[in-house]
Amino acid sequence: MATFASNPTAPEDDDGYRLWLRYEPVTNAAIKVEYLKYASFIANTEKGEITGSALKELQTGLKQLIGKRVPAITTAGSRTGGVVFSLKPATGDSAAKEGYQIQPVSGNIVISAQSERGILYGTFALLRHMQMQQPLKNLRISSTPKIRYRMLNHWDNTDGTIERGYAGGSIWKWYELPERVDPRYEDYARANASLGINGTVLNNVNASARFMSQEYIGKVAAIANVLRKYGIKTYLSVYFAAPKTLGGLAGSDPLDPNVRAWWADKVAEIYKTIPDFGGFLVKANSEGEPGPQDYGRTHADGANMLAAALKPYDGIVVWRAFVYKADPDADRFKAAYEEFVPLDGQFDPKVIVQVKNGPIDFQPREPFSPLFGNMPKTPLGMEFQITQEYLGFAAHAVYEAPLFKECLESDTWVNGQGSTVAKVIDGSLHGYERTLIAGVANTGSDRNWTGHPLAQANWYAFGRLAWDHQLSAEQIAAEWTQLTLTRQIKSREHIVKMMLRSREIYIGYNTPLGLSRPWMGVHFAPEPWQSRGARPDWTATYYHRADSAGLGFDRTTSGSNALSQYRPQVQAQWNDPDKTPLPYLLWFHHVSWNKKLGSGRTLWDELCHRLYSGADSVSWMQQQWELARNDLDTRVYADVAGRLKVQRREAIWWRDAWLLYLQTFSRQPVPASLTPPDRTLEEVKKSVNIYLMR
Ligand code: GCV
Repeated sequence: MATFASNPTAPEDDDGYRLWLRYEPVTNAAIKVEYLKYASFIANTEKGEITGSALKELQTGLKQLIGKRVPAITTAGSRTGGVVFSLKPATGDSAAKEGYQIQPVSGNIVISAQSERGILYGTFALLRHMQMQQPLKNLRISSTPKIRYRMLNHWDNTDGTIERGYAGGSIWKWYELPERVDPRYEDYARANASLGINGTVLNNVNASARFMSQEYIGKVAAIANVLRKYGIKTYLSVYFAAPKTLGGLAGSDPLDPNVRAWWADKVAEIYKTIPDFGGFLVKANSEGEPGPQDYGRTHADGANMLAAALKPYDGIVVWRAFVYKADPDADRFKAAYEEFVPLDGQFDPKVIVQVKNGPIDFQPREPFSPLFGNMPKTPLGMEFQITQEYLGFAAHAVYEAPLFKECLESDTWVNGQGSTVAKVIDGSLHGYERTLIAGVANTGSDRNWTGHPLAQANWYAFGRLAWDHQLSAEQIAAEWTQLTLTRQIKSREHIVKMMLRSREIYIGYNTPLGLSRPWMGVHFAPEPWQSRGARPDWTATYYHRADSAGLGFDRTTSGSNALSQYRPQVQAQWNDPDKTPLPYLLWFHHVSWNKKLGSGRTLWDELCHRLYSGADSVSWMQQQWELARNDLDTRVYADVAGRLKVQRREAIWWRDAWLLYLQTFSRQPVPASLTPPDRTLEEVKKSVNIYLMR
């Protein structure tokens, strides 16, 4: 299929390709009559590529929504009954320039903005409104993004695989670029633009130097040519040692003039081919990747060297703070703070430091990273993971907006109460000029883009929150469900209810009470017993610290004291085991098995109850899905129903693995109200080993 605009799939046989841009015919007769009143023309005075995309999208959308091909004209003049694009002189800051207003004016619907991008975003907003069959009368939308750089990060490799990708291979076909440009790139751009995403890093942060070669720059340019039409800038992850491995220099020391000249030339070469190139994303001195520390230099030295090379251009450097050393006595929780906070104030203004939401690694629930708020002189960007590395791959339904919101709304207290993480990254707390939010993409070559049909909602939610972090998880779920799955209210309610509870259910059977599981291996199967690895913090036992006395990682003053990296008010929430909210308990405390918790149960009993209730609740999710069945496309229904069965089976697997393993320490029976697992620990281990076998 070329594009979903030119060849839409039939509604009764939806393969998920069209995502939330289905433009199903309007069924409300009165609404359709109203829409037709504004369908005499689309006036677009601009000749730009981006407004051209907006025009094309609106024509496609209206054709499908109301069955009319609406002609394009250049100026409305005194005509009424159409949609008018109105580009105004730019006055505001970069984010304001991307905002838009939509309102009825003198018999037309006017989309006004200060940039072509604004017109495009306004057009998608209007189409969203119409897909939801909302009236146009009294329509007044005014919206401005709160964050300037809203990006996807792809962890896609040159060989077509995706690190932590669960929806097929990469959509980027390096072997056939630049000559053949897959039409799918345009649909990818449309989907992102519909959410306001304005940047994409095409390749894995564990980067190949190949992307800096002339050959690959040409391939990247071919993709950039498509994305540009939708207001999306193209970025690349860089391999820090490229001057040596690709350029043949003796080393890649960021203070070496030859190395600096190599990067300056390389950047000039890139901009010659891709004039609006976005810049670089860098993973350095992390998990074996090269970096400035290989030459005794700091992260700031490395980032500033690239910033200097980018100086003549608009591009930026996004430098990741995901670092941790192989120190058996250290707490990985503290590593990023320890390395980065002392560098505050030393970064070039073109650098943004990109921080994962939590201090460890995209766990189902983490406390917010203590870096947020603690680098007031350095713009800090947010890195969320949309792909479900620790959230059940493409088999488990986990709606991530509550996870994103939980982090964004956390209070750092750095400038008193209300200093939320959201205010750090949107720049309002420390006045950053450059603000950024990035999501590690969950897209792949699967026909429906994300493998699990419900995982599309995570891409959608990331994009919507990147634009406006004040939207609620519920509002976004309701919107997505209506656009993507069904307009029927009752069924929508069942699905939204299920989505909103899905993360807590997953945590229940996967990492209850603040357990985490960033151990090595496939990140798929339960392996809480894994105690040997290349380094201590690549084992499971390092994190949960189960022993005969209890469970959990003591991060108070009697332990690693990681809590000291937070403000006193935050410490006060978490430093007393009797007051720590149960979802965070084992993140900060080693708790004895028989300790009575706030719930009235002992730790052991509470753990068992949560593991069981999590696994059992997957059946509740299945019921909700079943209740919506009649209003769902048959293919999508069956796909999700099948995946929910897998989820149910694997939820019990996780439950049994944790329970039987931890029981060897607690030495206590499963509470009488619960039916004990019908297998032994050895049997569970065997079933896991199958996934580790070659
Ligand atoms: C891209 C985790 C993942 C890695 C990933 C890394 C990172 O460790 O398991 O696959 O590498 O995070 O974010 O750099």
